[in-house]
Amino acid sequence: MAITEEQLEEILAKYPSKLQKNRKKHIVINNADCGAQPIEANTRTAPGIITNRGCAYAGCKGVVLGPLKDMIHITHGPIGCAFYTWGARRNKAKSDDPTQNFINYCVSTDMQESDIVFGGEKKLAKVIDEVMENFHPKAITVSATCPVGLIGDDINAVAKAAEERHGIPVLAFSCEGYKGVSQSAGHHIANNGLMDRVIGAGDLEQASGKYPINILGEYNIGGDSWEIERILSDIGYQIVSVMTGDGSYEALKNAHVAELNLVQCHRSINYIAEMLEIKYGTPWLKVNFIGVKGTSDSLRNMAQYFGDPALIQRTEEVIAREVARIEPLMGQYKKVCEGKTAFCFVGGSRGHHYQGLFGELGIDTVLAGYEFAHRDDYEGREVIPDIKTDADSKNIPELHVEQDPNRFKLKLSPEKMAELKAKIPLSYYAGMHVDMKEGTIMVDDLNHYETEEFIKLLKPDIFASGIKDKYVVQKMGIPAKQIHSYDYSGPYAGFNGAVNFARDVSMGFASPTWNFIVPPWKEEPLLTGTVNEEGVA
Ligand code: CFM
Repeated sequence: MAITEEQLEEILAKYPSKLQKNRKKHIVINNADCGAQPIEANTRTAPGIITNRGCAYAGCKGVVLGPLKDMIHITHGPIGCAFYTWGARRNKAKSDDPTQNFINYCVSTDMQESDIVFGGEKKLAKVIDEVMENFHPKAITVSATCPVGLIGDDINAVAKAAEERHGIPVLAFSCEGYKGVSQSAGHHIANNGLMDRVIGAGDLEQASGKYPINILGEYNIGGDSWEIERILSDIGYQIVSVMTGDGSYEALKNAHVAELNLVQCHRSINYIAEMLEIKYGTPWLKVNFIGVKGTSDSLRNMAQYFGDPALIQRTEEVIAREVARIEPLMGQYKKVCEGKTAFCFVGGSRGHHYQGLFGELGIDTVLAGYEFAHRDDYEGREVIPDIKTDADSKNIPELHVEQDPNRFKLKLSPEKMAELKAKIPLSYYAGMHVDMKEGTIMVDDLNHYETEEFIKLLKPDIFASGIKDKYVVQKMGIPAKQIHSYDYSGPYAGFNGAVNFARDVSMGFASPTWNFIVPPWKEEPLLTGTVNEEGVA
């Protein structure tokens, strides 16, 4: 079901006129006749709007750094910031050395009023000492929260002194929550820190196995990267590091030896992908391991990059085997899903990635968007030169990287690179819009008012989003599937993940619950009573 410009105007008409104009720029009805359709993104949410966005600290500590299992990640700030980046994202990790897997810990300086008044640097130094005494990690990160920046604690100086005291890297991240307009700023800050201090710090000059790759922007939510690794190892790839799902400081140090970098989540990690190409000459390939087609296409593109006939053949064998195995299962769920419609609104990648998997189940995505992505995630990387920098984006320092004099190696000749670029998404991401049908709608930073209005208008059969809007949607009688944390399920990536997703979505549709969601007072009065002859109840 499509939406018309008039219907859109009606929804926006409830806003004050300035806000109307603002929000209109963030909403696009896909129309091939219009040519390029610019969308505004990565700008401040209007105050008072109920947005689903997070903060820079969440993007830095919660998203990019947190999954690195052999480091202790210290939150310098009040306890709530630490608590809400502790485990709810379901980024899993396991380790051969359980003494070096700290994924279940939540370490914070727990700033109190007196720390805010008198400064928290001493407390931070003490926490680092305690961490060293109790855990002996290989490295530590310190992430700043809003008050740290406001009171001016110098976390860099504290980290530097701690490095000298303890002889291990202590990385400070100035990712105060208010920096930038969303968690996207925090991704960039974390990318810079990892590139500057961790990647390339190892001694390896060459990978030990065949077809060495890094997987960037894969965070092992609900076990996704374990499923991806299962497939890639079966084909014969050596996975040097995963950034950062079930990842480790130890592996990241030697990420420079890979021959190819895969980029799953472009939004959160394209900075490292680009810097690795400049510094070490390693190209990056956009992949999408969500959905059977997404996974198969990505595997084929990887095989083409290496160009080895044996690898190409093995890739086809694995795809054929896996598809034959899961097809009957998918077919069974497809019967339940066919003909349904979805809203797909997630942070910065999944709003696009899950559309393919929905499509494979016969579900049409009628509305999609990202909380905090940039224009290139909607329109493709070709718009990057046109993106205006504003005060908020200038706030995030760019890390200057150069060719490594010893380790830079062109992995492909310029001719081969040009030839491959014409066939596979090397150093390129086309954005969400190319996959969206005519008349569907893209909404950037969808808010709660618009969520309700678009649901009333388009009546989707399922809403794919997160915890912040899930219950509102369910109370409207629509099944909601969390695509951030996968509720309690997963993995959803790769071949097995596609089956899990199909099962969970089908369960959502098949559940009789939705028929019961009518407020009781609509059907019968909650209080009953009688009036007797004397007028006393
Ligand atoms: Fe990348 Fe992510 Fe996403 Fe993201 Fe996130 Fe996430 Fe996400 Mo939630 S890194 S942009 S900051 S794919 S936590 S694992 S699900 S909003 S769409």
